[in-house]
Amino acid sequence: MDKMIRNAVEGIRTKASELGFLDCGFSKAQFLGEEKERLLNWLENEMNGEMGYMANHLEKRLDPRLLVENAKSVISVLLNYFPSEKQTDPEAPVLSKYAYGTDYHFVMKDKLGELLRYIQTTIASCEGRVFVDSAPVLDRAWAARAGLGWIGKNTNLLSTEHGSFFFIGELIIDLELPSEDKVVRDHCGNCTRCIDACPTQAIVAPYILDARKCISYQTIENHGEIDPSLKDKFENRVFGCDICQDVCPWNLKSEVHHEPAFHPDLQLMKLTKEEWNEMDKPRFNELFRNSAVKRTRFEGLKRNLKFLED
Ligand code: B12
Ligand code: SF4
Ligand code: SF4
Repeated sequence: MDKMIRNAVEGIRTKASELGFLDCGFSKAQFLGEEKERLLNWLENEMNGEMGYMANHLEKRLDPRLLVENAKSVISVLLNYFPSEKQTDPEAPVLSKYAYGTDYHFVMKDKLGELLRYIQTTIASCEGRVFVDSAPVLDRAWAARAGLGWIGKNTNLLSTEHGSFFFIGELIIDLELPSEDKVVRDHCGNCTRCIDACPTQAIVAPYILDARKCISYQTIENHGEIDPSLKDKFENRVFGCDICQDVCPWNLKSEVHHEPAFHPDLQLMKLTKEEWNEMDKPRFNELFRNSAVKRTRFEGLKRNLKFLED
């Protein structure tokens, strides 16, 4: 590799690590041929449920060059959110770990914006866009192509070093960077722990998740009534679900994050079951001010709590 390019790549990696990203990798901005069939299959089987947006802009979702003019490279990054804090009441409705602190969209966007400015000011003048689950982009597919991990049977991106409790973001830029040759091989092997542990059998086959059966979908993305056939199967999950990640052997060595914005309000961690159930709107707004939990709104959270109780 040309020395100048090698320095540029090293510079981006160093900056990404200074910004607190766990890892960073590069891939060529191109059409996602293999993923197309899988995505279409998933949609044809209506596994997206009411997430109609997953069926929109399919061409763009499969080709970053349609999102960013003249796109040449995708820079994927991972941001750890594995918390040290735990909910104190064992009876309290369980909140998924990704929603403990400030909404990751804000945190990731700021950091990626800085990474883009760094590239523009110290490497080469270029144009690009920051993506944090904010546009039709297949985050996990790009991270896998960048050599940051493999897509596991629970459909999460996993890494042997970092497990899977991280968010994925990317920069799509018009600067040509060398893409990674290292594709991380699948380390799931014969393991089926995630499939066996899923209380709603949402992982209908290895690597295929039917969102309609997933607690995460039902408690966050579904705006209507929770599917009554899933009654008594939520294992006390009130917003999101981590079960298929908690049981994954690659998460045994998850290291705690160092991102101040992801630290939870300790009042939230201490909420008792009764306090959750008695929560009113002002309390909801106070506890979840900048949180991802806002997505389900107060009414959604109440619906979820009721589903666990009745
Ligand atoms: C829609 C969505 C959901 C839906 C559907 C999930 C799903 N598996 O598709 C619901 C609401 C259920 C959901 C839940 C969660 N989500 Co979500 N979600 C998304 C979103 C917006 C799109 C995902 C998508 O494209 N799905 C469509 C299907 C077809 O894609 P896919 O499952 O990735 O399918 C690929 C592979 O499975 C693979 N594949 C299919 N068949 C086969 C076969 C083989 C052999 C192989 C190797 C691969 C393979 O190819 C497919 C195409 O690339 C992304 C953000 C984004 N823009 O990418 C976040 C994202 C995937 N979610 C994320 C998170 C954190 C979660 C939760 C953990 C949140 C929680 N605690 O509740 C759960 C995890 C549930 C789970 N087991 O996946 C993170 C995942 C980070 C990671 N380490 O992987 C993402 C990337 C957001 C982010 N930017 O960080 N999510
Ligand atoms: S997030 Fe929960 S419900 Fe969804 S697939 Fe994983 S274990 Fe099953
Ligand atoms: S639990 Fe086992 S099968 Fe599931 S993602 Fe982890 S290693 Fe793969």
